[in-house]
Amino acid sequence: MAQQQRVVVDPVTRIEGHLRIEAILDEKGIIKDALSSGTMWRGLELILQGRDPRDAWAFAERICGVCTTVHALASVRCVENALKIQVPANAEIIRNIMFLTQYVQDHVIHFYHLHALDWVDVVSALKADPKATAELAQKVSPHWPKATPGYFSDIAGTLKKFVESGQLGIFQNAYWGHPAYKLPPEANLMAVAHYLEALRWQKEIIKIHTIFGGKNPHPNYLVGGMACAIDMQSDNAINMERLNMIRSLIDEATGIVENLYYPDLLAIASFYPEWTKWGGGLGNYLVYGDVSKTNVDDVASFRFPRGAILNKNLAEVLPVDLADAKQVQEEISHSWYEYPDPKASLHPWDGVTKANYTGPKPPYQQLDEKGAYTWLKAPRWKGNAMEVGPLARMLVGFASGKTEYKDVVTEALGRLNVPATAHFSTLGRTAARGLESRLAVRWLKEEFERLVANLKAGDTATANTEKWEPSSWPKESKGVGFTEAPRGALAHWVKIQDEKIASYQIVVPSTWNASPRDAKGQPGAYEAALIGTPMADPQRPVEILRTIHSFDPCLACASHVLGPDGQTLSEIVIG
Ligand code: NFE
Ligand code: MG
Repeated sequence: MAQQQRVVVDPVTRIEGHLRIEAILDEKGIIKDALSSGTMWRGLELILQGRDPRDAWAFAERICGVCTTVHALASVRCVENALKIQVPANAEIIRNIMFLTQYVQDHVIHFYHLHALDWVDVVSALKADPKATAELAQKVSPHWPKATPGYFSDIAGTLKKFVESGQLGIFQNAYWGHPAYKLPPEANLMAVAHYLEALRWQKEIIKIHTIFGGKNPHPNYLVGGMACAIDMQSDNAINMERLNMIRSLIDEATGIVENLYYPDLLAIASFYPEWTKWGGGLGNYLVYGDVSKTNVDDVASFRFPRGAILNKNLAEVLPVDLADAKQVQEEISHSWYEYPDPKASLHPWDGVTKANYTGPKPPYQQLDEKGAYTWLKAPRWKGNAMEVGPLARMLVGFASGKTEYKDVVTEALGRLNVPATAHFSTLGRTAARGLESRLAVRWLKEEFERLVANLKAGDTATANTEKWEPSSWPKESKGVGFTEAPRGALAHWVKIQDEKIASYQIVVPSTWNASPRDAKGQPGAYEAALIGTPMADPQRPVEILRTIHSFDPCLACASHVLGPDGQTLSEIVIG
């Protein structure tokens, strides 16, 4: 039998939480199978049982500090859905503004700080000529002001000090000098400079969360609306000064996306055309949708439309219903959990969270794909494994015939000179995130103007407290709250009984994407995406990082968990 290798990356770094990938290579060094394993557990769903449903958002939001607002949003929505609470228009708009702010910050951070170093060789940047870098930068992003030889020479100096000290700091742990890096030194230096620019900017944009939600991470929400007062005459409420600050932060964000992120994305992508062929994976896409122009029950009004696509068939967008017991279900055939019937696929309203670790005692060399190998359940939509996230949203938007999507997609395909099939790839996923950021800054501005128009018309309500008192609730109720977190479709399902949470289930984007295989043997999105990729050097598996990072993994969300001891990046090759 031909020799096969198993490459293990554990933990995958530059993500949130602990993810382990095992890739099995054929004799030619091409990945023929892969396992995705979440290696930690916290049990937030159990922590929520028996609590006051009005408090759930504050617990749920702390699942993760990265997608820091979306769990609060899904949580208040599931309780509002159960109790039939309609929130005021201003609250819907403020939630949309906070949501879109989160997108822009999170996507820019992902591109520069979590993903770019898979494509950009920081050490090669030392060989760059600052003058040639300035010329390149002026060509790539003509509207970005910082592009002088002096600026790039300062950046090169800072970088040199890092490298000479032997302490790469934020640039530690990568495969510098790997032959899979294709950018010339000047492009590398430009990208490093923009990495630092984006790092400075991201702490500014998030002030929008502190204005509406009091703080970040984990801004404040409220069942029934938002916990912020609007009063133009007060220093302690949303007033003209704060609205002006928000407007200027949105303008700055637009500049970052249009003049820095998008041009850099196109420039870097143009050096890696082979990555439009690899990393596609399942070809099934699921979007719950969000950002309504009216209210969250009006699905037809969503800027991110809802729908599912199977087998890359863009001619048909299938309807999705989160309350239908036969659509979203979770099974556990390869997960460290117990169900009363281990073969069951359970809709989250009937979900069960009972941990049952049956894996090897750590540290271990490899997991067994025939048994249970992860703390993530396997969510399925009508029995299908689905990819969620920016690529899913871009494809569902495009296939739904929305002009805004068609415009940004067609322009990017033209600028990169690649066919439409390029969508279904690692680079397609990375590009989709940039394209939706372009839409997000436009919508951010539009939502902000909608808020201002409402305020001008004299509507300053931000909360509906009619059903605040538990005595006004029915004895039993159930609800679902959803959103499109930056990483994809997110929903919380609650059952309320006698004024308390009777059950709470959370199915997050990274659970869909990092899902293990199911009883039918269908792999999850990460697993499927890795299959077929050739690896240049299995000792330095940059190809695995490129594809896995293109999903922007968050294992904290996915297994609602805390880690064991922090391990350093280790990589084992077994003959
Ligand atoms: Ni922790 Fe999250 C997002 C959610 S995870 S980052 O986006 O929900 O998949
Ligand atoms: Mg869950």
